[in-house]
Amino acid sequence: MSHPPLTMFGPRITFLGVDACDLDDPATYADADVVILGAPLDGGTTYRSGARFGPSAVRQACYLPQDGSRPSLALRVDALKNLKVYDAGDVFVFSGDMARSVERIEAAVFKIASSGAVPVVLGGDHSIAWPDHTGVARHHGFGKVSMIHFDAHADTADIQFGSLVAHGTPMRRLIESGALRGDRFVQVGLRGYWPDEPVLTWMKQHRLRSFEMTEIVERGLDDCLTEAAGIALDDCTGVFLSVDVDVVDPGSAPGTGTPEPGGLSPRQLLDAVRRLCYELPVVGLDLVEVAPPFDHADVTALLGNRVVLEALSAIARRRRDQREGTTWDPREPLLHGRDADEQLDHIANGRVHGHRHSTDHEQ
Ligand SMILES: [Mn+2]
Repeated sequence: MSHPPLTMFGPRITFLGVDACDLDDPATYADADVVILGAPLDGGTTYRSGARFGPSAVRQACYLPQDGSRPSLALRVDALKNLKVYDAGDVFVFSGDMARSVERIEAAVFKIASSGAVPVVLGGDHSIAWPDHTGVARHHGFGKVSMIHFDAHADTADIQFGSLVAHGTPMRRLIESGALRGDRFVQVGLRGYWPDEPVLTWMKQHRLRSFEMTEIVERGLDDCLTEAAGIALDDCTGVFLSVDVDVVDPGSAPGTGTPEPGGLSPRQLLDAVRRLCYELPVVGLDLVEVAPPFDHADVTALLGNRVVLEALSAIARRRRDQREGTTWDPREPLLHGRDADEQLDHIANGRVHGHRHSTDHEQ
């Protein structure tokens, strides 16, 4: 395409400058590993809205050039180059018509999933998780795609303000429809004072596994994630990761609609997303509830951008390791095993000449 796709709000940009594609023209994303999609919908919020500006903020929140390249220091891959990543722009949604909006999002996500690519959906409020996971499950099979859900809130309410479609109900809709098995749905980071007992009873009846922050603090996040990964892999062919940025403490992610104190640190969330995307067959992901009107110094948008990058980098590393029969060692020192080592060895062994000038300059 000669120009980026349309975004609903703000300039016509793609995620960190990756190539654009057009979902109405399958040839433009036939070779895609990942397609990024904006879903600027916030009509499902129950408190303060503004997540409709999330996709444009998350796409560009970065101090480096928008050049479609991000080599990861830790994972030693350039996800935006090693994977074929496209940005399909935004689904045009009207936040005042939730039913029609989720239909459109589901259709767009299904197009991406059925092309063989991993859809990465930028919200928008959490209402979009219903069409996001459904669009993926329509391709991979209902009941075959588990979900690991990072959130302060369970999002398993039945009805909010008289509506079945709201940001506190998507997980209920997914389990009711059969797209998602209740016993293959894992929640991480719940806390606070919602939902109430009837909703918790419903969750228990449907055999959800919900890690509240107290359990996470007592056991350690890594231990909980090991259990979560086991559940997500059991009898499912793929895993959907749904990340509500409010799982992170509002001190580090203030730009969100329903902040609940006492959450994960950004470091914990990034490590968790990286680990799960490296270890599990992730077939879809959404990042929701970044609400720029409440952000300060872009900290929440920056975190959202890095959550997406961490996921993509881990997927890229997973695929490379599977192809080459290698493994990623998180304990490997940053500079170990890089090309420079080889060069220095050669110099030390007297096999390379003509490097005196460059080493002189480094003194
Ligand atoms: Mn949520």
